[in-house]
Amino acid sequence: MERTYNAWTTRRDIMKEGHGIILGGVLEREDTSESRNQNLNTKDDEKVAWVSLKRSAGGHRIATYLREQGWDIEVLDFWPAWTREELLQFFKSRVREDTYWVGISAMFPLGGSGAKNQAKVQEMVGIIRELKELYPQLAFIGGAQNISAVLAYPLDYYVGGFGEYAIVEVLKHVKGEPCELKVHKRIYWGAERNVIECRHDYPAFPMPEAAVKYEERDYIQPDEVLTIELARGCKFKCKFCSFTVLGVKDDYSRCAASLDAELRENYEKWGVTMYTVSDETINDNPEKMKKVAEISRNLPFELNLMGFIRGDLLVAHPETWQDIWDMGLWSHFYGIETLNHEAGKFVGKGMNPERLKDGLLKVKKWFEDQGRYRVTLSTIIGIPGETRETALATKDFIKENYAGHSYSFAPLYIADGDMMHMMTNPSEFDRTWRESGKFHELDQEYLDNLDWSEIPEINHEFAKFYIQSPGIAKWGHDTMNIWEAMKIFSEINHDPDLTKSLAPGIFYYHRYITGGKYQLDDMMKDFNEIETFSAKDVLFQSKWIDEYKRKKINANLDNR
Ligand code: B12
Ligand code: SF4
Repeated sequence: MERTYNAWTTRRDIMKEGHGIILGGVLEREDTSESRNQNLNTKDDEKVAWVSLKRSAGGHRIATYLREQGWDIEVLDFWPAWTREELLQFFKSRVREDTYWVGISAMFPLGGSGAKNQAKVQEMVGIIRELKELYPQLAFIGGAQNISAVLAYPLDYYVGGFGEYAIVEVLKHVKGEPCELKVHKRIYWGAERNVIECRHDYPAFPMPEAAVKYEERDYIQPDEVLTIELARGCKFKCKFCSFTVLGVKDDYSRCAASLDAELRENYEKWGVTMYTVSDETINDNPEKMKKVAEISRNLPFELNLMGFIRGDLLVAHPETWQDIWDMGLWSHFYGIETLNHEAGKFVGKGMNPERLKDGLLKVKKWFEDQGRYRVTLSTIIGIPGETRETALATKDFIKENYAGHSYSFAPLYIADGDMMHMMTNPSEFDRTWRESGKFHELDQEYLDNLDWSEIPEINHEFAKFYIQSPGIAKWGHDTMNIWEAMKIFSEINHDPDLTKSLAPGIFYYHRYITGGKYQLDDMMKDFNEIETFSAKDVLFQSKWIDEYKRKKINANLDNR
């Protein structure tokens, strides 16, 4: 205590509000489209417990915002990779008399199929329980866009949605200061929870100053792929989409000076040049792209971005291509969803499929001619209007034209009932599928008599999640139902020609680059030239995380 007192007293004078710790992690789930595509033969009991190498986007953003409000916040990344002993040691060295709270930041629920994953969840829940017992004076507060990501843990508050404004009120409440905290008592998973609904009660969008400032005590490495926000929200409202902020009318993009400063600082201090863009749709606003391109052209380094782009907007607006290239955005994720015209029109992506296909190939050629281009094409199997034939034709289009790229096919997912309440923004399908007149609910007798041999065993776990979980709609419509969609999904995933020339998904470069196994240029290669991500890599990455933990545990408190 004597050793640390002077260091934190000085800091405490500046950070007058007090001190908090945010545990960040679970930035990806074990069952990503990429893992599905590549590890077709990994049996559940062979799976290793999954820890993402990505920094906690939300945790660091909340920490940055609170520091601006006078708080001293330390983020501990990759928290599921920390053992009980390591976490206890960390808390022992950090918790001080002005520590008020512990945050848990996650993007997805921890775990996945497989005994080791399940055991990991139990272990983490146990550790949180123990920390709560050891530090009863601290408030434990979870935060995520969708609180299903943190509900497994026994916490005092669950903050759902963009949380900057809400957390300030929660912390005033924790400190016993006057505040206007709106807490909703909700029963989730059999227990009453204190839920803060940011989207309605504390909307934190737009957020032009959404910069993240990392600190020395984050030990950021130059080969990391950090997350960056260029804007919050999307202009559109596709019927299946449950992103938090949709139908945006105004400019919700970042202030140019704040974005420029963030990019420069991360380069100058840590050497970082690669980012996942978290925007729901990067190209919904040409002015935003002009702004980012202008910033990128003037940076003292080559910026590389990866993110969601609407393919049909690219096709309709060739005048935006140069700005997109100049931004460093050569890794694109297209939510194609369907190449069936009726289905596309129904959900709000109605460009004529022939025009779309032709245009996408022109886009491909243009970017390839500039020198670098990688794309992940994502489709949904089962939008009303889609048939088995049209779904397979979409797969063939991808197979024939996108060798060396990546893809994601997923059966249509509609959240039903209770689950909806914890969704920050249920999709139109989630809200209205029963009344829409388009869908019907499959009856139990049909579901009880499915012939599971029609699906390869390796996909049973995934299929059971859709077919047997409560809270997921068992939908059917005139042209398909959820079981048929699952069969098509299995058929597509087992097409050997499709995986012949597959490459890293554009949102997963960190799995290959962080830690030094590959370089960014290798992301232009396919899995005939580089190794697919496997359990071996997870072990390699845990060593990288061990190094981070070592520094964090041994940190001198002056070193911030
Ligand atoms: C980019 C993105 C992706 C990318 C990259 C993800 C990554 N690992 O970086 C990719 C394409 C890989 C992806 C995939 C999927 N995604 Co996604 N994705 C997003 C998206 C658009 C942005 C995430 C982001 O980085 N935001 C920027 C950071 C700064 O925001 P944030 O982390 O949310 O933090 C804020 C709040 O959450 C909160 N907060 C966070 N931590 C804390 C802590 C405290 C203490 C407090 C108080 C507050 C707080 O405040 C923060 C600041 O405002 C969100 C939707 C959205 N607009 O947020 C969906 C979202 C995270 N994805 C979602 C889903 C469902 C998926 C998929 C399962 C889709 C699918 N069916 O395949 C897959 C799963 C991938 C996998 N298996 O790993 C859901 C998560 C729901 C859930 N809990 O499970 C979201 C919320 C969209 C939605 N509404 O449905 N996704
Ligand atoms: S699917 Fe994409 S374009 Fe459509 S509303 Fe969602 S984020 Fe916007």
